[in-house]
Amino acid sequence: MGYTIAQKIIREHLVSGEMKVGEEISIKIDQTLTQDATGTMAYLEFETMGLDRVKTEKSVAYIDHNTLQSGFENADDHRYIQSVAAKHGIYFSRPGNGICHQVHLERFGKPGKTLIGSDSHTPTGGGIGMLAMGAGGLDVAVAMGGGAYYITMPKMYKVNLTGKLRPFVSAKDISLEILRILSVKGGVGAIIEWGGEGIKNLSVPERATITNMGTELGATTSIFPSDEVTKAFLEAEGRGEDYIPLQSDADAVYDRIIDINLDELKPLIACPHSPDNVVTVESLKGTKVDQVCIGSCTNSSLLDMLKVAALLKGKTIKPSVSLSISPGSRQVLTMLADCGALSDILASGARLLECACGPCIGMGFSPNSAGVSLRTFNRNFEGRSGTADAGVYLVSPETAVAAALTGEITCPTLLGEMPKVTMPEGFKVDDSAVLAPASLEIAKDLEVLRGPNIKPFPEARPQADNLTARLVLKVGDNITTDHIMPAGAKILPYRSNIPHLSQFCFGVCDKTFPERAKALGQSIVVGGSNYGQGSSREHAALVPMYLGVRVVIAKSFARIHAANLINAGIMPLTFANPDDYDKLNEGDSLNLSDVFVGMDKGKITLKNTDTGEEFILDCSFTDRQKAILKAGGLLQYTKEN
Ligand code: MIC
Ligand code: SF4
Repeated sequence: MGYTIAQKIIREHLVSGEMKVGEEISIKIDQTLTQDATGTMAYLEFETMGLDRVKTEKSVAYIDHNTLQSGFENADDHRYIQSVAAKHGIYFSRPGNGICHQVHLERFGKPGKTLIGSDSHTPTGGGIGMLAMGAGGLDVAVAMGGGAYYITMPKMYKVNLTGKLRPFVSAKDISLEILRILSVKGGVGAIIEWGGEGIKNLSVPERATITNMGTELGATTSIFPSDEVTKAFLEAEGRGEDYIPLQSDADAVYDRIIDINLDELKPLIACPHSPDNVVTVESLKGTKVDQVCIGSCTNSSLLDMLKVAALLKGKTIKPSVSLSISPGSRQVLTMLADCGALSDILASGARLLECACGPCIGMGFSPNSAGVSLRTFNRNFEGRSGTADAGVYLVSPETAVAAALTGEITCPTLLGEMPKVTMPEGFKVDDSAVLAPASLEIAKDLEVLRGPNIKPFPEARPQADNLTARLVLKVGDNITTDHIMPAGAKILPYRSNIPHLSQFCFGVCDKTFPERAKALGQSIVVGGSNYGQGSSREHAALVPMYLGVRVVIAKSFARIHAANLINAGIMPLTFANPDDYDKLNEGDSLNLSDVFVGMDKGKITLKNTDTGEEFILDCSFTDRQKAILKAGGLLQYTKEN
């Protein structure tokens, strides 16, 4: 039996376990990346391991999320990350150099290598044939220290593309189509390989749009073959030597095969508040639009920006619309400026933002009250834009421009003829904003610069064999980490200050949660299916842990969040019978008994001590995970081992 692309990379990196679906495996990690919103915590964790240098082939620290400096906090964190990177052998991408995933694709990604990043959109690297996965900061810290990365061996899905995209239909529409087909939980436990003759017309940045948004499917990662297109991209980046060909074997076996005919694809749009709420753009035509944002790690490549510039050229956006453009990297911005396309964008009335995440994470540019915002981004979760009652829609750059020009949702095919956009043969390479780490000799004496906003890491409690606690909060299906630990310009600066962050925990669901949880001392949260989808932020586990949450019981969990909960010493358990979800209520007093024996058996008994009713909860912890939970989290476990 042949191998899929992902299986080949896993096979080459396997450290422990058997490559059988559902089994725990661990793999060697070649590269890591961090961004600043999760990075400060990841490097604090790395420091506690007491190692001098990272042990990876390449580790890069990016500053791209917390770039609004409305107080000392973000600037202090940037300085901390810069100094810790120099000391420990990590490359540092300066603020303004671009969004981690875009820059990593341009400058560092290599086909056939493994990459984990403390950001859920790390699978962007799959566009270049890497096995790239999002992870919690602590897992990234362990990988930097040379430790293996543990995952459950995923199923393999294949998406076959046939035909060719028509004008005004682009890679983003392919992402939205697969979300329409599979939903935000459809990729859980799977790696999605893209293939078929339709991929030969997709450039690396277009492939990266697709692997980027595979995160919204809940997939472990997504991957394209490394082929002539990949080779041409690497050569254009002056990195031809990084190319290796990589494809699946003809007799590779997939758990599911999905076909998409590109000839038939139409411009699509995801409606509030979920990326899988997908309809055709046509069906919403005429909806008034207040704001349009073009950028983010999904759609900020040079190709995207050149298309946008060509469509805006000589035209003026509607006065009722505010349009922002954030190029994905300094390379993209410089090349736009050099060829004059930037002037076309500015002349249309657009506002140019920094090469950073910006509005995608609510770091500025929040929409007006009840505003309708069309964004080329990947997430439209409630409240994420920074305006609680805004309605965010996800679209392609083409559809975004059509809305900016007409002031309403408009099918881009109505814009006339699609201007021909050609990519330059070579990219302008300038790595001067990536600072190499100090040599070992110099690093010894370097001081790590810490600001007053960095507060000590909260200590997790070891899981007990018997636990009685109240059900503090019950939430529904598809709860995102943006619900659990909101981001945005006002909260993000406190990512290294868990006590301060804790005031905002579950703010989108119930503003009284932090106070109630704290008063209880220890508590249990109940959720529906796909609990913890979305971002990789370990803060969505660390903050509940700080507030005393000991156990989360849900119908099912998203992969990275379940790992983050265990790393934080919180036990994720699932209902053996999903209908039992309906029988639990906020305020119930719940008892978990014989937890340690239950962990071994995979079944733990939960008793409602008010009513006497009993429920069976499932778990499938590996020996390592049991040990982590008993130790009180991964940090403690790592120290002890
Ligand atoms: C996101 O898109 O939600 C983020 C912000 O990039 C997160 C990371 C974070 O919360 O810092 C992610 O995707 O992991
Ligand atoms: Fe940044 Fe948005 Fe991409 Fe997250 S999804 S890395 S916030 S651009």
